[in-house]
Amino acid sequence: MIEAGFRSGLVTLLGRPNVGKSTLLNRLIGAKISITSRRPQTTRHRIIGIKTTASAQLVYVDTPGVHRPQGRRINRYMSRIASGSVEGVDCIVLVISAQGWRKEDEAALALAGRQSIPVVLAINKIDRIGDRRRLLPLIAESDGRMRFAEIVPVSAHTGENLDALERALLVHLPEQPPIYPAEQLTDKSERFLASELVREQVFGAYGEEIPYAAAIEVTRFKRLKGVLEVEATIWVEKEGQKAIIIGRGGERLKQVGTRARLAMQRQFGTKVRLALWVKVREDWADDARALERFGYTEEPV
Ligand SMILES: Nc1nc2c(ncn2[C@@H]2O[C@H](COP(=O)(O)OP(=O)(O)OP(=O)(O)O)[C@@H](O)[C@H]2O)c(=O)[nH]1
Ligand SMILES: [Mg+2]
Repeated sequence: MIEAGFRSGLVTLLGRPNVGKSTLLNRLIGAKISITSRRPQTTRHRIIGIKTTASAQLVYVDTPGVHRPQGRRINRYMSRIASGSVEGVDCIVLVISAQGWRKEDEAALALAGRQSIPVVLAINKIDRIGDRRRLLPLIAESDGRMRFAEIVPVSAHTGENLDALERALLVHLPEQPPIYPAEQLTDKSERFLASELVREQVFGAYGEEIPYAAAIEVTRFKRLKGVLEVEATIWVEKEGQKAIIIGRGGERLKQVGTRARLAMQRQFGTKVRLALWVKVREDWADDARALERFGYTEEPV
């Protein structure tokens, strides 16, 4: 039975790359839904995380960081996903860092402000601020930037004040039945998550341009008795990148494979056998057909 007065609705997490949107999503849901890394432009998709309680269902939408849609087709794709994710939602959470406003925050601020949707400002990473009084000038400055429905300092890392953030969001949700079944946590498939867990390891293991030159294609995802068999290809843009990914004697790829396999075992609660290949497709990030093949399509996976 659904309680009288049950609320549900969509809340988009918006902000420049690297402010902690995906970390925040995972904390709010209490599960790993979206991959994170210390590098900007980690998230490439619109990823939904669903939190259902006895009285409400919050459907959070994680988005690629808002950056200038310059250059390659994949960047334009990511920008489209971010801007499209603020349409028709009940509330927007604009995420900035407690270190203060940056020029790069302005595109996300402008995008949030263009809608006639309530915007809650989440000042994230407050665990990095020793003296909390230092937040007061930032809150005052933020107040002058836009008419925020509320300003909530939080830490996605420690979970501090996320209950206050949730309360600030709930008031903007309409009274209606849940949108998704109560037990559902995301709109994404396990197969998609498997590809993301490989990409997360690539983001963690290599520097420079490698993370941005890599796309993952899962070619086999099969649950057998007691074991999940996964095969995936790491696509890169150049032969030189392939050599870096593999490493001398295959050592680096082996390490990435082990870490991704362990992450999958944790995620899916089963033994995993993982085989990884590395292949080159020149300029895939600028090639419409390759993007579609690697899952960068408007339709959610
Ligand atoms: N200290 C601290 N670090 C955080 C916090 N939230 C996120 N981070 C770190 O900030 C970095 C970026 O986090 P992500 O969640 O990947 O950021 P994002 O906004 O999703 O980034 P994109 O997907 O690139 O747009 C990671 O190294 C996180 O561990 C926080 O509350 N405190
Ligand atoms: Mg992200």
